[in-house]
Amino acid sequence: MEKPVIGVIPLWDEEKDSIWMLPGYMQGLEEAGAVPMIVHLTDSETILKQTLSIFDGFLFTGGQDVNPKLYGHEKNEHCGEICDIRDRMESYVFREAVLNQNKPALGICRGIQFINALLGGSLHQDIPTEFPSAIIHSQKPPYDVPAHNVRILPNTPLHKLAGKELIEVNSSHHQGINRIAKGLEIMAVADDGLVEAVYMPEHPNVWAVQWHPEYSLKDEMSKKIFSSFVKNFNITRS
Ligand SMILES: [Mn+2]
Repeated sequence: MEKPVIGVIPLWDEEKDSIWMLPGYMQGLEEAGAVPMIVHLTDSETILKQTLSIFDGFLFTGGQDVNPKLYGHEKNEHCGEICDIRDRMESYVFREAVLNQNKPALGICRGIQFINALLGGSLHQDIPTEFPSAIIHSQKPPYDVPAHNVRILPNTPLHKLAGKELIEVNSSHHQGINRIAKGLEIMAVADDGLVEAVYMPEHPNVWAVQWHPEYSLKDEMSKKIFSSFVKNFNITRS
C-alpha cells in the first residue's frame, strides 16, 4: 500500500529571498509513515487547485506572523514580519482542500494561529505586551527541551492520544490565540491560560499545536502527534 503524500507549506526567508524548510517537519512526517513534499509557494489559485489534488493532507508550518487584517485588526508596532503570499496561499489551501475536500491538516506554531485567524478568531500580536505572564513562550535555543507545561483538557482527542493531563513542551512563539474561532475546540492550555492546542470538531482530522514537535522528534509526544496525523489517512493508492 502506498503512503499518504503530505503537502508541507513552504517557509519563506525574506532576507535571502528564498524558500527554505526545517528538516524536522519532513523527517517527522517520514518517520510517521508519510511521503512529505514541499508545496510551491504561490497564490495562483489555478496552480494551487491543480497542485492540491496531488496531496492527501497538509502541514501548516511555522513562519512569519499572520497579517492582522485577516482577523480585522490593524497591525501594531509589536507585530513581526508578515508574508502576505503565504496568508493568501494558506487561505486557499485551507478553504479548498481542508474545508471543501475534507483533507486532514496539522497546524504547528504559525499553523495554529493562522487556522484560528482564518476561521474567525483573533491573535495576540505580541504576547509580552498583550498577554504578559510568567511563562516563557519564547525560549532560547536549544529548542528540543521543554519550556513550559501544558494541561490537556479531558475528553479531547489530544487527551486520548497522550493518555495524561500534563505534558511538557518547547515554546518558540511571540504570538498566540486571543479569541478562539467558533469552529475550534481548545485541547490544551499553558499554566497562564494561553491556548496551546486545538482541533476542529466538524473536521476532526484538523489539529493544531502551538509548540514545535518538529524540534523534538525524539520526544514520545512529538512522535505521537505526527503519527496520529498520518494515521488519519486510510488511503489506498493505485
Ligand atoms: Mn507556549
